[in-house]
Amino acid sequence: MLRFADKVVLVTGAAAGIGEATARRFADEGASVVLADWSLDKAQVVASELHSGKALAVHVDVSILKSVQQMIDATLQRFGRLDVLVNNAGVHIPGTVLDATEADWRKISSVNIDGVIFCSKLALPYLVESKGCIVNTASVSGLGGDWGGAFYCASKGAVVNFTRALALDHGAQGVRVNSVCPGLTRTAMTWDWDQSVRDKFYERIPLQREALPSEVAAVIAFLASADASFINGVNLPVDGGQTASDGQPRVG
Ligand code: ADP
Ligand code: HBR
Repeated sequence: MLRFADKVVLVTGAAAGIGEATARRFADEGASVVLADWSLDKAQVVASELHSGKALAVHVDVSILKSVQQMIDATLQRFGRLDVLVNNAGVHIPGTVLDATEADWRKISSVNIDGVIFCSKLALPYLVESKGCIVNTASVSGLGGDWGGAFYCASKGAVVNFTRALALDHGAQGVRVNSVCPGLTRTAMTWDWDQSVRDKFYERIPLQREALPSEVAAVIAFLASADASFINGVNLPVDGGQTASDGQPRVG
């Protein structure tokens, strides 16, 4: 089923992980895909593996408004329209508010918050025109707090509530805005974490494993599709049931 034939989809952070899987998923479903990433070389490799003629790799630093404008211009120049924006580029830096530095906060907030806001702001006029949609990659870390992740949690909490506010402001213009909230996912962002830490995650995830990037991509594609035509302003956990827990330990 080609749910995105004739649609133009822009994915940030498309060179790796969830973004790469998302670009592949949309391409498999017929979309023209713009793969935007800080790492142009890697985005070009992924683009070269998608349907020829329907993929464009562009360099972007989502934390810089001018760079985001160039990304939008390149998309419009190549494909003439925009139907779906996937705000996926993100970074994770661990630490409590005491351990982490001002530079850590500037990095996390500029990519995870400014990036989502800048891309949404500059893409929205074209999404209003196409009656398109936005899907953000938030995180379970935006729905609750993590030990040792103060800045990351603050940034993803901002994405979660920005999603809701955008959904209110632009629903009447025909633009839906939703987020996925992945938990532990098999990507570079967390792959260097110790096995002992991963084992602790598995104890808290009812499905007892991390997500595959393709499993998150499938939900992003669903939220962007007509199958989700009445879903707006939702932050959907893709976490194997982790946030179904109230945090209490197992009894018995
Ligand atoms: P995830 O678990 O979210 O998939 P990854 O680290 O595997 O995390 O992928 C994140 C992607 O976001 C990478 O391809 C990375 O190059 C990209 N990225 C990070 N910062 C920026 C930025 N400022 N602008 C554009 N892309 C970025
Ligand atoms: C672990 C997970 O919540 C993340 C890095 O987003």
